[in-house]
Amino acid sequence: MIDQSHITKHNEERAHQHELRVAPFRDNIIVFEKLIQLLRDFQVAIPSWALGTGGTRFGRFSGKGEPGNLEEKMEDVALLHQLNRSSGAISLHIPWDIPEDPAATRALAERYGLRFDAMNSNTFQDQPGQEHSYKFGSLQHTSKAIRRQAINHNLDVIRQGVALGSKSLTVWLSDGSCFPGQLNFREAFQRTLAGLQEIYAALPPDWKLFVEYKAFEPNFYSMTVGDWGQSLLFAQKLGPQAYTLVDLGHHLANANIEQIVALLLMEGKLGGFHFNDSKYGDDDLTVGSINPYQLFLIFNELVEGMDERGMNHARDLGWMIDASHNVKDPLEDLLQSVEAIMIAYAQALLIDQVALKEAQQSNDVTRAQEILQDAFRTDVRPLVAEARLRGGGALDPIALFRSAAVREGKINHRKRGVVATGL
Ligand SMILES: [Mn+2]
Repeated sequence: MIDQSHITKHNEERAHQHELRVAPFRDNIIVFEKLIQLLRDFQVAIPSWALGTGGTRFGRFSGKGEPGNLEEKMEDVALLHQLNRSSGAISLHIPWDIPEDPAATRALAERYGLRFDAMNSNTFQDQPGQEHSYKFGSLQHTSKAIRRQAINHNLDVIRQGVALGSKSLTVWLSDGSCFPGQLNFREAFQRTLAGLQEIYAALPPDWKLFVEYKAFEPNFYSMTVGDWGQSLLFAQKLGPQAYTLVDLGHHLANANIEQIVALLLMEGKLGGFHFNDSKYGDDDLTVGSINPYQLFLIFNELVEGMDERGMNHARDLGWMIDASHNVKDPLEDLLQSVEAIMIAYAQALLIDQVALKEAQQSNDVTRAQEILQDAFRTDVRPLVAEARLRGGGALDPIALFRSAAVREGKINHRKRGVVATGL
């Protein structure tokens, strides 16, 4: 962790410049204070697998000072949260991060001011010592024994989550087929549904089940939960505790994700988000690095749709990053991702929704675009920085991460040659 006096000094050096930049937003102090509070409340969960340097199927170039166990991963998330005050949750992946002593893990999280967001199960890889293989799928599998193994794994993940105080389970299945004729689509769906029903029945009453979809990869002909329609179908058949989870990188090129979000929200079936960015497929690039306008348009639908339903922006959906980066320091990358999310959220909050509705009513297309782009082209970084400052975070997290030589410190005190578990 960084000594708090470092952060204070860092902020003092930048205080004057920051005040000049944030001053114009203070014109309407009531609106300003409301915006700052919404930004302060908004927390984005960090996935435990994003703290090491990710790889591709061609290779992996591990960084130095990677976390070697769950405790070190939590230490990294705590550091992010200390810098930006918006990363107060961690999302665990089982079996990459099995807590050996859940009570101790939970106590450590409390000390760091972190909570456990959604638990993630894994039936897309075979683990050492595992009885049956998932080569031909898990919940969709033609073998009852393999389906049983996959269901039991999910039940186990729920139990582990309960011990940590988590409130949701994300199920992403790699199930599908690579070649025409390999799979009976209807039967694969029905077997998957039966498995999900058993998992759903084991949920504690205050838990949510997120059904995550993905258009392709690792299967390249069909995916059994391949798009939002299929996910919604599962969620509707499962019941009120089941929701669709949208991962921004899991669509076919040019999909209108903002429209998907709007309709899922309308149906009360949007459960949560996996943020990342992409150019070609499931690239898992830094949020906002390729298409920040799309992110803003998605947040427009989120804010408008949540307000329409009287939802709490911070609490009523699950917000999480899902990324895996090859060439950046993972902590710098995550700081950039969280910042991009906060910026898109802040810009969406600035949209004049009344004027936009009027423009839509009167088919004033030009005006509608002007209203959206007025908000998008506003530099809201001072607002996001002010929210961080009020929470005790750093005005410029990446600058402080570098000047305090955080990574160098981790390289010195962590075991050499460690490769963090993850993708
Ligand atoms: Mn995901």
